[in-house]
Amino acid sequence: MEQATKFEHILYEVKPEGSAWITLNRPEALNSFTGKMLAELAQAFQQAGQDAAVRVVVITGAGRAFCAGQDLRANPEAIQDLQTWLATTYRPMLMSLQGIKKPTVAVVNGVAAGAGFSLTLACDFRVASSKARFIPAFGKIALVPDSGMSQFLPRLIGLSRSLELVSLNRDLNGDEAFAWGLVNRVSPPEQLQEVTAGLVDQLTQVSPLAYSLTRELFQRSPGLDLASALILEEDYQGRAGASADFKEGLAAFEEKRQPRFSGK
Ligand code: LHQ
Repeated sequence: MEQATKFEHILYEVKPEGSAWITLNRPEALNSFTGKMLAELAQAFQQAGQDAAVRVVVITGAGRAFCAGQDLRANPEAIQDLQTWLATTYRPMLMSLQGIKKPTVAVVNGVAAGAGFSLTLACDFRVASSKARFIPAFGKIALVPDSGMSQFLPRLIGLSRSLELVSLNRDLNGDEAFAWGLVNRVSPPEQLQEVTAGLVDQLTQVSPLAYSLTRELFQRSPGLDLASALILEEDYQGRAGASADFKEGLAAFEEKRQPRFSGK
């Protein structure tokens, strides 16, 4: 039985194989963000993070778009005081997403613009339709990247390409985004669900503890010198090595079978 929780601007559904699907659901405005949607996303991310039945979190858009960024009409206060708006709506949403200690996947079914593009970057994986469009949008309206883009984009594609993309407001389709290293998988639109299902299936089987520790190591390593990075690895490996999942991994190796990781 699939479980659905009621929200107004998003859909939330937990599928039996252990994935939570969060769908931005304002297709008439290309799923652009409202204050309500951002608050609902923050709540949904927290819920998915805490639900033991959820092993992977998938975020996508209803209709032809992923997300056109901030709704430029719905919340006048967003345009009047951008700093306060970002701090009170986007930051809680992104920190809630960051708090999910499980794989997160953006399924980019169509256009991802502005903060919608940023949201795809804040996920661990991106699966794109070849018809998707990645549009920074910020440069076109004389804004700077926000919602985490300044953190994620240069790490993925480097400084010079990030500056080119944002400042010239280059528009990349799914195939170009794949060539630039922005997305993990690209597929024709009609195979997007199948390609996503393949990745989600693999991700539901990883050890949740090893996964979250690995992600933390990668996130923290850029600020560390080698000695500090080695010390952090030793600490985290000590924790991973004390887990029931490590025992299960060893047993599966001896018994020549696939491991079944529980996250303990
Ligand atoms: C929209 C939107 C939209 C409302 C399409 N809002 N209705 C943070 C904090 C505070 C303030 C500012 O921003 C931020 C971060 C950001 O996200 S800044 C970036 C904001 N987003 C944009 O500038 C993108 C604006 N949209 C577009 O450039 C185009 O719509 C794209 C390229 C996304 C899609 O183009 P098309 O496929 O040609 O679709 P369309 O333009 O015909 O849009 C379809 C409808 O969706 C249309 O409504 P209508 O009633 O005329 O059919 C648009 O008005 C509406 N829509 N984006 N952000």
